[in-house]
Amino acid sequence: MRGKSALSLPLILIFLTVIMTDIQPVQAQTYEYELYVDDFTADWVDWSQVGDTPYLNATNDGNYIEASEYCQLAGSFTFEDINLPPCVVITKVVLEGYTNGPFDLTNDFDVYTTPDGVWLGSLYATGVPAWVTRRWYSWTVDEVYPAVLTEAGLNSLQVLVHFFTVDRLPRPPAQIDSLRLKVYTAISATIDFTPNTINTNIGSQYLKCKITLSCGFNASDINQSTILLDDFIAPIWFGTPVGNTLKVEFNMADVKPHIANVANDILQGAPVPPGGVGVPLTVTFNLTDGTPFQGSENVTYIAP
Ligand SMILES: [Ca+2]
Ligand SMILES: [Ca+2]
Ligand SMILES: [Ca+2]
Repeated sequence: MRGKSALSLPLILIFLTVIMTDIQPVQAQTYEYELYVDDFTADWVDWSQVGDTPYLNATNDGNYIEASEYCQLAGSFTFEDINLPPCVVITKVVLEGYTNGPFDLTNDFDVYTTPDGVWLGSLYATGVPAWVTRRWYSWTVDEVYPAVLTEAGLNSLQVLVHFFTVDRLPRPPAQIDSLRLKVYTAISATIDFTPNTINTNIGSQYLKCKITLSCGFNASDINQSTILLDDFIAPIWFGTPVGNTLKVEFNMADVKPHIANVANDILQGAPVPPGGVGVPLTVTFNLTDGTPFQGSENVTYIAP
């Protein structure tokens, strides 16, 4: 027996070494979370409340709120907290509600932040119990409420729900059974663009981009076909991965009109100031195992 143990010890060590060098510090499947309501505080109530508080914390549990006319729940719903692993950043937050009631576009469950009252969107009913997300405007929270893209901002989010019928006519009641935030994340990457100042008329033919991975990830694991700038511009040149870095290049002919559009959105049509305007550019990609990454750098857009 002793001889057998002595033989297998080096094998065990080799086995452990292989396993340990293969372990990634962040798991691949940590990119989607669902945060449900965990508390409800009512200051005054003009809804029918069915079941027990906290309302909207679970689906099909018998606890829901019901509305049939213009009414409001003052007070607030808070959501479960999120604790992100190191290197993980929030990329998108989607508001969803589990509703039931007549499908009627003049029915709204309007959701606002509280106490500052930023409108996050309108939920509705589809005629059957179903998860719905926002209609009108943007489908995600991030475009109207950037604070939720940080862990602290998301964890302190409180919302108020307000039922509204445009014509104030009586209707069969509509219910909200549950409310949740769907949180999408990625591993943060460092993005360095060259040049950092872009003029739409002159300048280099390529926007160079150096991608640097941290937290022990290796650039040779990047699925290069997934690399996109702002979700739609693919590189036209790929370097050879070296350690944790990969260099790619985008075609300026693709990038310049996009930067001009984003700058125009940021300035809301106003002229570009003499010093230019900062434009955030985001690069996203996956590893070959599907792990999503994201990084951004601001470039300066100078008027032509
Ligand atoms: Ca919270
Ligand atoms: Ca419920
Ligand atoms: Ca740079």
